[in-house]
Amino acid sequence: MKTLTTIVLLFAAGFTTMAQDSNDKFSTLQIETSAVCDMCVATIEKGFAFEKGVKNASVNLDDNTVSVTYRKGKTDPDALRGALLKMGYAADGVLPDKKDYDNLHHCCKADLPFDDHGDH
Ligand SMILES: [Cu+2]
Repeated sequence: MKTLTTIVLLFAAGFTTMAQDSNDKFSTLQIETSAVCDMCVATIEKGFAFEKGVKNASVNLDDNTVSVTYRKGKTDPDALRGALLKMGYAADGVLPDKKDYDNLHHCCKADLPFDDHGDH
């Protein structure tokens, strides 16, 4: 009986260590973005699914943020914001390249303050 208790305790200790370990490996970043509809949500979440080091991404249309859980050491906040910009969306107030934004479906084009109206 005593042996069984010891084994159970060792198991519990092992699981606790594992849980702490994974908390140390992952971090979650909130990025302000310019998503406008469900299609944007799908585009962004799918886009991050292909990003190196990203474990999970979810878009909140109510406060217009993307919450990205990533593996530390594999990627970093700058790279994640860069990936979002490449998808054509704003990241923490930084505007995407006009050409990436232009690739978005027309319903997904948030009213971003681009200042290059010269070619109209
Ligand atoms: Cu959209």
